[in-house]
Amino acid sequence: MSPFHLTRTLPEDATDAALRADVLHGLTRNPKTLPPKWFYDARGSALFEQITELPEYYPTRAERQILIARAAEIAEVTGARTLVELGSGSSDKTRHLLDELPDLHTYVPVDVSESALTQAGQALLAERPGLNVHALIADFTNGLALPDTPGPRLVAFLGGTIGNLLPAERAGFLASVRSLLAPGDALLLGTDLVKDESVLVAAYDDAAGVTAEFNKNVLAVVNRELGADFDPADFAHVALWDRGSEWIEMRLRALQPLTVKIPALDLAVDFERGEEMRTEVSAKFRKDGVSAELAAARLELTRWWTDTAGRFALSLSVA
Ligand code: AVJ
Repeated sequence: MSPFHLTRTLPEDATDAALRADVLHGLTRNPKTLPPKWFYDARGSALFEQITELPEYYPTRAERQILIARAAEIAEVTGARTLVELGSGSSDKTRHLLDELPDLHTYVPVDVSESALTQAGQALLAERPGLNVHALIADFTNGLALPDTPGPRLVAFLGGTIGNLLPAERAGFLASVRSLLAPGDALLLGTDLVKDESVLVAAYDDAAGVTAEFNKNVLAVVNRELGADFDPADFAHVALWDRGSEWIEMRLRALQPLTVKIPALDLAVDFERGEEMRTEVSAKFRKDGVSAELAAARLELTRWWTDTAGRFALSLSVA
């Protein structure tokens, strides 16, 4: 039997139906919104990889530094035999963890992108021939069924992606993760931390303009998938710090009055000059807040590690 399994828990057309529902809902309300998960087609994923290498975008490097420093400790504390990674993408940073988990039996990458899962899975198998990889095509925000693999389980959600969920969505997400954990299992969570506004804004509005391209890519996705006629040049990239909510917001600002047609939804959407559409929130955290959100989901924070500059945190919590 091949050590690589791929299970689809999403129907082939689920993505299309979810995009239609999100676009219809988001563009017919005031203020308009589009959810950040639609950034990540092939081009958007490539742009995000470029973002992670920008001088202003510190989270990826900070998290990698923590993983390298703490992988052995994570292995020792958890004794993980199954590693589940939510939103695994290229599984790039996960290698630091995999390399230090001597008892690991199965790696379960979970992602909506089949191509990312297959590529990452094959690459990992070439490096770790004994490892079982059971990839799941799934939307982890909608509840998950995990394969029956040996415990203890370690569920990893890295990159600070939890910050892209709104507070109520985070509560639901953490509760659903908690329901996957048995006694002795653990959650490894990456969270970007509150810091100086100028550092945060620069990370989301880089000088080279890569984040602006990434932000506008959602318009290209809607054009391709739903036949819309957005012109990305009609919008400006906006990144701002909301100090009350403690999150970065990315928006697209219409540079002139516009009407956009979306044939697949039989919809025409008007934008006023200067109107801003929210495309992402990226919440920044403090230790007390993370601990409280985990506790509300019946998870107990047991370890808190930051990079040397204190910009980003990895936490370990147990059921
Ligand atoms: C997906 C959480 C890693 O919110 O920082 C990067 C996505 N958006 N630049 C983040 C993102 C703009 C990112 N994460």
